[in-house]
Amino acid sequence: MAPSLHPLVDNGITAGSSSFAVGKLHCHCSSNQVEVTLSSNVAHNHACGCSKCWKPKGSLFSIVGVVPRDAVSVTANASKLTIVDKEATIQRNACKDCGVHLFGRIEKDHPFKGLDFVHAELSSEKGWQEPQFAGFVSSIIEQGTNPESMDDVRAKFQSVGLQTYDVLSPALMDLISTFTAQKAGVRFA
Ligand code: GSH
Repeated sequence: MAPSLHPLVDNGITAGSSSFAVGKLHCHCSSNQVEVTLSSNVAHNHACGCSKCWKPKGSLFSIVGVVPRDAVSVTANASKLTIVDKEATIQRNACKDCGVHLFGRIEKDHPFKGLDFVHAELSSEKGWQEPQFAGFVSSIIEQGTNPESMDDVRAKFQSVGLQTYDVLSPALMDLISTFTAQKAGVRFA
C-alpha cells in the first residue's frame, strides 16, 4: 500500500468555507487536553514535508497554515505546553504529554513574524481553508523516503490538484524576497 501523504490529501481535497472564522484546536491527550481557540480561519494552508512540523502518525506530510498571532489564545491546560526547539525560527509549542504541536510562533525579525503556524486538523469544526499546495516536498527524503518514490509522491499531489514545491509556493517565496530586499534598502524598478 502506498504510504499516506496525509489523511486530508490521500482521498482528495475537501474545500473549506470562506465564511469560516472561529474554531478550537485540541491536543491528542485523552484527558486534560490543551485547547487553543482561533478567531480566524487559516491562510496559506499547505502540506509541508519538512522534518520539524508536526505530522499525524503514519503520514509523510504535515498540513499547516497561518493565522494572525492575535487570533490565537490558549484556552485550557496552557501549563502542558513546551517549546520543542527554542533555537528554531518557528517556536513550536507542543503538548508535553502527547507531543502534538498546538501553535508555532516567530519571535525574531522575519517576514512571517506576526503569524502563528497551526494545524487545523486538530479541530473538529469543518470549514478550515483546504490545503493550497505542497511545500518542502524533497525534504521527506531526509526522513527516510526513498528518492525513487518522489515521482509518485509529486504525482499524487498533482492528482488532487496541489502543486508541489521544494521550498514554499511562489507567492510565499516572493513575500520572503520582498522582505529581504526592503531590509537591504533595494529600490524596485
Ligand atoms: N529540509 C529541512 C528539513 O526538513 O528540516 C527544511 C527545514 C526548513 O527550512 N523548514 C521550513 C522552515 O521555515 C518550513 S517549516 N523552518 C523554520 C523552522 O522550522 O523553525
